[in-house]
Amino acid sequence: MRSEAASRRKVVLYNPKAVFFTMPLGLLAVGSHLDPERYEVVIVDARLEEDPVATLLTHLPDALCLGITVLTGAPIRDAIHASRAAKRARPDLPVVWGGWHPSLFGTECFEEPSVDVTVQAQGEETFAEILARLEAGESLEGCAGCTYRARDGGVQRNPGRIFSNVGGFRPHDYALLPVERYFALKGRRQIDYVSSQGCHFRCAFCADPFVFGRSWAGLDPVRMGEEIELLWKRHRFDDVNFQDETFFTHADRVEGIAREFVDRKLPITWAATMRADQGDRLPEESFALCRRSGLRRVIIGVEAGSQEMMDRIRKDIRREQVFRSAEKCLRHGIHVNFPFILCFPGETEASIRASLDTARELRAMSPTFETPLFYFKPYPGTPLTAEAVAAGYVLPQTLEQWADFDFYRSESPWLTPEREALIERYRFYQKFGYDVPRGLLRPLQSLARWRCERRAFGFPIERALANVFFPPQALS
Ligand code: B12
Ligand code: SF4
Repeated sequence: MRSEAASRRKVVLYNPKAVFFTMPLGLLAVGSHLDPERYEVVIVDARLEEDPVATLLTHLPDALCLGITVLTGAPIRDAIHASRAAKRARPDLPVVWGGWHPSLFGTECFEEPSVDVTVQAQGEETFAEILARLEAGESLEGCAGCTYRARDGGVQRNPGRIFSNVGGFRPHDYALLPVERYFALKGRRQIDYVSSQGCHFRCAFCADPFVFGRSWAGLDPVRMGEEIELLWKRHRFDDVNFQDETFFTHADRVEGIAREFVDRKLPITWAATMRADQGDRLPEESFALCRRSGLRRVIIGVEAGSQEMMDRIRKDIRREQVFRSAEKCLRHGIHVNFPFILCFPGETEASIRASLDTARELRAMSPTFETPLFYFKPYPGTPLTAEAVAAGYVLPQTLEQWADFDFYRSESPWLTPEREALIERYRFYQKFGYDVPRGLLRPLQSLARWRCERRAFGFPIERALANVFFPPQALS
């Protein structure tokens, strides 16, 4: 028998700073899949630490490896900072980057000298194999799913790893996370959980098809029922926020999950992503079952208002399906978040107005329907970005430039000041006008609705007043 702590090797995982407090499920996935008899996993989440790098450094002296999860954008800067600090403290320590940015730019990340390995797509098996090879002092030659800096300094890209069914991975071990701290920072007892990976669809603005090759795999409902019940007994959360890309991929799986929650009498609510075509196909009884099991909100990406633009972005949904799903959700008391993306490359004025009008129609159906408006950003790994590049758009070239690629900032070559003014006014008046009627504000809300219907946004006095009384929240 193995003598515990003495033989276990420490693996340190780092989550860069971000402005939301979703649990770091990518790190939880790769950390949980490692054999607990062989490895002690430590997750350092920069969002929870006053001085994240100082905390990180305390764990490094006896570490076998440092793994960092890297999203495109601002997290890159913190990932670089942490990697450099780690290398200064332990020049021999292998630093592995995984997650979305290294999945898209596996080779380019090596511009940063402190990066030794990048992992593409699913990390569970690849990371376990990397660690086994590091322990054995072997090279990473032929280790599927990763790119590495070879001994001669050159960068070697291995073939991709075949997509695995997530049901074959070990359950996520939430004991690796200070769950109560996330609850406190979120301001509610909400657990994040991911029940599937990938997506079968091909939306032209989304990197998922590029990273997972349109594969999808989901956990079995009984396993989920058991895991979530066990987690609930430990942490007494009241809400599960599913972080899946397309939770409602198979109706029978979703029904099974809902039945598990009902049969186990779990006193929880839950929220997940649903495509409009999936909602349209899902029988009324299934909606009712989901509602009974606690479904409180779905996110249905609409993205565009005209069928022409929906087709151009390969959404593969019909406009009618959005409204039919909306009606079903309304009938069953399920809240909906319908995100839109505005100002796609070459998008016409008429197309933008069609999106704003569709957002308004949905918002007008219920104050429980939200219609967040995003500006198109050419996120890497997508056909629309490739088109934009072919038409002359210059993507960031260095890691530093990718770190400045901030989705909160609205400027883009496809956004004129007039368009931005129109969209921002729409954003405000829609949210305010169609919100739950609020006492003395009712006349102003009627005026806001009138403005949206007629697109009459001159003299935005209500907006000025609202900015004084309810200043917009700073995001970063
Ligand atoms: C939660 C979430 C967030 C959280 C981040 C949580 C955190 N870690 O701090 C918040 C809310 C901050 C966020 C913000 C944004 N996000 Co986000 N987000 C997600 C979401 C819904 C879930 C992530 C998750 O937990 N997945 C579950 C885990 C298990 O999967 P995973 O993270 O991919 O991890 C696997 C592999 O990537 C790999 N891996 C991951 N990390 C590591 C580390 C190591 C060492 C190794 C070896 C492997 C490895 O192994 C894991 C297991 O297979 C994903 C969609 C999705 N379902 O993945 C989008 C997603 C990651 N977000 C995306 C985008 C576009 C954004 C935003 C721009 C806004 C938006 N429209 O959502 C912003 C800005 C990000 C930024 N620059 O700051 C894109 C990807 C963008 C990109 N290229 O990085 C995704 C894929 C959604 C999409 N389809 O477009 N997001
Ligand atoms: S946007 Fe959603 S449905 Fe479309 S490819 Fe991406 S994950 Fe799939």
